[in-house]
Amino acid sequence: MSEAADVLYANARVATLADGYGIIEDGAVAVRAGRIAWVGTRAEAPPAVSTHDCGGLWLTPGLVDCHTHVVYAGNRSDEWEARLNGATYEDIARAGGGIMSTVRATRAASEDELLRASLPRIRALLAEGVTTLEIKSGYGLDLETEAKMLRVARRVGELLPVDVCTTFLGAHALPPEYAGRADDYIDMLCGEMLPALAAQRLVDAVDAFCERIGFSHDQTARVFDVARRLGLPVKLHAEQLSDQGGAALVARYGGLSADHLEWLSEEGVAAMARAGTVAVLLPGAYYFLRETRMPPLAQLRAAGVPIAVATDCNPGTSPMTSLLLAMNMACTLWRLTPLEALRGATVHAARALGLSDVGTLAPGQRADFAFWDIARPADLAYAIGANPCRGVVRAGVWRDRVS
Ligand code: DI6
Ligand code: FE
Repeated sequence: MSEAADVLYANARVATLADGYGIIEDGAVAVRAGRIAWVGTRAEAPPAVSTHDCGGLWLTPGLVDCHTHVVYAGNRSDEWEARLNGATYEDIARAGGGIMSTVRATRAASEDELLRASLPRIRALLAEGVTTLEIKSGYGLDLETEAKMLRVARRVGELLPVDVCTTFLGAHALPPEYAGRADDYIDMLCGEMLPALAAQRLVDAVDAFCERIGFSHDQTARVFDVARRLGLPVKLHAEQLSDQGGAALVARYGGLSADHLEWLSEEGVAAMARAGTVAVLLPGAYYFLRETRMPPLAQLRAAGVPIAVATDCNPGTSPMTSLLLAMNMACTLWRLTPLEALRGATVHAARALGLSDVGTLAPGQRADFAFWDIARPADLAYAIGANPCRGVVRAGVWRDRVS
């Protein structure tokens, strides 16, 4: 290193996650101009303008939540309570509930109200060391409201110390105005909505819900064709409730990720491995829906598919604002190892967003890291309901725990 670093974070126990946990006892990280300049043992540390004593805390890459629907208005605990009192999902849907109740509330909210409703959830994620966050649209289902959701997502990244990646999920559900005319809705989405939102630079990636109760394989392919023409990467809610061949479809488009995957087939696994598509596992939805079919972990491992873990934070199937809890659930419910869970919320989650400069601690990476009061890295997935995060450095700037 030719010039002195800006800050040396010293006296830390470092898990770089560059290879396995990548543990460096008595470690230090040097930061210059918002990037990591150097990582190693304190004894070999380069000169720095100032030194921050980490007091022996553990230091990991900032966490990456790569699948959320965290921007929405309203609340669906009433439906959840009704279901626990015996109502069926169909009763609720017939009464205008389910996704449509969130669509109505999100359409009715002003942009400021939508932001205000979403911030507490996002603050909760950030308080646990999240420094990169994906946010999907998909509760607007018309141009105006999808744009409003994506603008709110962009504003979150300006207001809070977090990098936000936006995802357009217009093909999430069929809006009531298009009842019985799903192909017409997809025509409008492909011809008007997605091109307009892309022109406003509101879209970093494109997603769809490929499912019997969502959109078909062919309708999803039409959305992906437009994304490709616009130069936008794709990802997919695939094989959550049934096998629709969605993972192979998104892999064919060189997709960043296929998400959920409880019903993933062997052909799907092979297609993902060939394309380098990340498997994003969402144990919160599996838990909340009391699902029993597990994603095919052994096959994913054997094929070398990178595995990520995310919250899927949404009001219907995963009202969860804790990525650490998602990691715990992935281990307890599906037998991920604590190392897989941590790599799933850092390195592999970054890859699922197409980001190569976050998710590990290495020279040249963004200086995004979190400090933890833990005995060893496995504690991040082990503890339930604890928050051992003691602070975050994001883009080289220290912040205390967000609360
Ligand atoms: N899969 C899900 O589990 C959520 N969306 C999706 O595509 C459900 C979203 C909701 O119920 O609000
Ligand atoms: Fe989702």
